Amino acid sequence: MKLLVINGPNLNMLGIREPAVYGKADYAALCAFVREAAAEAGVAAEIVQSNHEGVLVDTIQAALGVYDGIVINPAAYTHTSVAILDALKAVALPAVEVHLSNVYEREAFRHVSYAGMACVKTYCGLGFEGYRKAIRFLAGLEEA
Ligand code: CA2
Repeated sequence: MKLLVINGPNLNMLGIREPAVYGKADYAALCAFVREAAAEAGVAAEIVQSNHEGVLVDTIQAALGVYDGIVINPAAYTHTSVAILDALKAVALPAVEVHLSNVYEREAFRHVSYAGMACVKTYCGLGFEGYRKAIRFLAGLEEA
């Protein structure tokens, strides 16, 4: 099984600001965590991060026929991007949404997730652990 892990804008800034919200670990640590979680689950995972909505749409489109599932943290685009929602619907790969923070306990504008409407599952507020659960869920190892 091959999974694509997509991270949206500013996640490359992890560990630099807002440790109370996103933790102290940096983006390299998140990537290492994801690689280890994938290896543990017995799946291959490629990680892509972009700050650009169109690049994220292109990345989702290019996943068709290459990957078996998508783990996506669209970051701020979660709450704004119909284009990412449509791309996820277009490829129709099983997709799991992840958020480090609990968006439902934050500002009202973070309570809407467009991307989530095309996802089979959402993990939020679990920090890095949400990525592990998402990978395990797509691998069929996590309870629904
Ligand atoms: O909780 C999450 O994972 C989010 O997707 C993170 C996004 C935020 O816009 C979503 O509402 C929830 C933010 C990405 C990281 O932003 C940083 C901001 C400052 C310092 C480091 C990262």
